[in-house]
Amino acid sequence: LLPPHPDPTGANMQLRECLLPSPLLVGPVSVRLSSPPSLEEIKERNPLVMPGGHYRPPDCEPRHHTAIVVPYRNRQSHLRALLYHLHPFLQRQQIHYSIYIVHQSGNATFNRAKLLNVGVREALKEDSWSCIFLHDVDLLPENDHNTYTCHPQYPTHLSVAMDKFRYRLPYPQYFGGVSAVTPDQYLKMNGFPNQYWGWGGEDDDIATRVRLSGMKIVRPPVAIGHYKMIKHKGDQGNEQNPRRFDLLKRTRLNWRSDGLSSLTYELLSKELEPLYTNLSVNIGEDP
Ligand code: UD2
Ligand code: MN
Repeated sequence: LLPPHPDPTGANMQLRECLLPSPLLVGPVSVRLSSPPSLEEIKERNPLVMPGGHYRPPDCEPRHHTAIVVPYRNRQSHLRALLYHLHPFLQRQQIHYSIYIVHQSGNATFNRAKLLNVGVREALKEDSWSCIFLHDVDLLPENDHNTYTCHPQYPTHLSVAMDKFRYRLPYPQYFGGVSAVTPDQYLKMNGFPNQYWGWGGEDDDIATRVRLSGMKIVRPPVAIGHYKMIKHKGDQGNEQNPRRFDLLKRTRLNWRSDGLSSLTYELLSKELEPLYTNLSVNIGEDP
């Protein structure tokens, strides 16, 4: 034990906990969708963001530690729009956070849920995050009262009101877009399925896992969970998955064996870019 010593510079002074709610919140924000600025400009606008897209509020001790995981391939302009928008948004919430872009390398069929599993595992190797966000690259939150934090017991679905669904929940079990889990919740549901190659179904499988593992989905009020989705066509390499209906019939049988417990991949590189951590992964292909 070290004896107490005076600290004339104040360098070791403990910061006070951040206030709740954050005094920096502004509520509804208008979202700029077309021609997002360059990465260089976004970096200049966010001088406190550290390499890897890491941030910690400078004047108070954050109450929340959130990793943002984004499944990704070939969506450069969407990524710039997301970073432009999300960095200031999260800073206003006074959260300690990092942004992880999980890039599926190669041209095999896209697999969103498996990329999310990879992102969660890699993020938790770096830091003891209290909350992990699973975030489509093309969704921009429109109200900063929609806080990027977790419910202590249950997984959260955040994107409850999107412009493309006329700002309503499309169906009660809907879990697509932006969601969040604590590490405990994630373990409890054995993560996400690895078997959904191509577009669709994986979000419904995840919602079913939440229920089968004894949890439920919680949501922010519709007035707050507003998002804009950047308009886009279907991507090459992410065609509709014709097997999704068959797979969804078997979630109850498969969720304990397929998921975090069966996850394998090869991490090809991890780069600390100025505004995000880039994880390039080989996740294999549809057998
Ligand atoms: C819906 C869901 C999404 C997911 C998907 C079905 C909403 C708002 N979102 O999105 O969460 O369940 O249906 O799989 O309802 N991506 C790439 N590159 C690609 C393909 C996909 O980066 O080539 C990523 C990207 O983060 C994208 C996400 O995967 O936002 C979902 O793909 P999408 O945007 O094409 O699908 P969408 O809009 O129908
Ligand atoms: Mn989309």
